[in-house]
Amino acid sequence: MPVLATVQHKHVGELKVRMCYTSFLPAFSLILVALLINYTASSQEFPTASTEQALPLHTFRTINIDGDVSLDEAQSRIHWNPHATGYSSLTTWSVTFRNETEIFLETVRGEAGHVATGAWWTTSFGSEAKIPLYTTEPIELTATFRANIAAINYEPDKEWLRVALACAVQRDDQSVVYTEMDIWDSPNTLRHPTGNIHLGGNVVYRGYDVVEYKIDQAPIGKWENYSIQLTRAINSAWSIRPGDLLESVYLVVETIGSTTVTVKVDDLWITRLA
Ligand SMILES: [Ca+2]
Repeated sequence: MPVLATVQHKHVGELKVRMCYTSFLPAFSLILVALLINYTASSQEFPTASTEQALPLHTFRTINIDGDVSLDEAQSRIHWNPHATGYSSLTTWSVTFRNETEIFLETVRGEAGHVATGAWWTTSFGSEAKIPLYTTEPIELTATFRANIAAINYEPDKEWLRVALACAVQRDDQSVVYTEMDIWDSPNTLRHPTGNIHLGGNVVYRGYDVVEYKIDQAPIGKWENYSIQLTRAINSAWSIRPGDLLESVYLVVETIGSTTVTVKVDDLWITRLA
């Protein structure tokens, strides 16, 4: 027990020195000094040793597959689950996978919808299961990715155009809520009355199942890197509660009106601190 021995020698040595200078003190003071020195030595040495032994090993674990689009086009299409919702055949959209994911969208006036691609528990999460967000141990999920908004055009009016990283959480009543982190918004999007951007806040929109935060207004034609604390964003939007399950994390382009958009994405990795 080398540490303990050092503590004891230090204790005796300090006590002798203190006794030389404090010989005039009443006996009860000497006892007090001895107790204090003993307490100091104990509190300095013992917790140090036990803290080193008790430190938990934090490791980051990646929970999704093919975030770097390194698989072939057909495999990446399975893992990235590209799809569109809301558009008619008048709208053109595509998502391609050639070492990076590229979303193309050309919409017409009067149409509203979105194109999404990313990680779903069905094909992209390594566990092939939804991720519990409320556990006895603290859970921290981070999404990192890089994106390049190569082109983005819209007809200014009552347009609604945004590019975001979004995630879906299933609650214990089977309802699904969405938390979105916008990296680009058209001007009308930022004027939504449920948001607080005009007050200097970071909420773009707050609807019945969506909370949307502003995290960037990305430059056009330039790769930008992002790192998002997913669990913190979800908790801020919805207050994580027992039964909450993460079911997807994806890039989305949402539109109302006439738009043309090209967005490239790569290195979408979702990591879990456990
Ligand atoms: Ca890549």
